[in-house]
Amino acid sequence: MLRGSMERTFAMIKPDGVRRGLTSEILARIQRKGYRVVGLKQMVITRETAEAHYGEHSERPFFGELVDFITGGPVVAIALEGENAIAGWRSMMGATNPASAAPGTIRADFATTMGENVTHGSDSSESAARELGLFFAQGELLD
Ligand code: 3AN
Repeated sequence: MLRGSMERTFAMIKPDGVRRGLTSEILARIQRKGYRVVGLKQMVITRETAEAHYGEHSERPFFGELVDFITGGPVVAIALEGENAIAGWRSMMGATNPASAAPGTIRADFATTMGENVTHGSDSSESAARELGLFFAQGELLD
């Protein structure tokens, strides 16, 4: 069998997704895909964590709105493991703008706006390591 690299990535169901009751649907998609959930918790993100998480967007005009949104209700933080999980999870989510997300992706199926687009996924192995460290302590993840 041809295998890619085994990766861990950080996925999040944002407050809009949790509020709308999409948690089990999204976890089901992740598990049907074949990824292993090695960390899982529902939590409210502090402003400090949100600002660190979205640090790369701090100069963008929508930054304040983004931090208000992401701290405005519980999220579900997920650590995923699987072959090429970083790009694979991004592809399951679809494009940032739901209007251009491919049919069958989470954002195409469940979202209409760029600000409230249901899920997050790390965009590189560096972001994955940083974001997993921000949201999970070592002992919270399965081996
Ligand atoms: P992705 O979540 O697809 O990695 P990023 O990293 O470009 O997208 O943006 C992070 C988050 O910032 C997005 N998920 C979205 O909620 C928000 N965002 C990005 N661009 C805009 C925008 N033009 N207006 C409002 N919110 C935005």
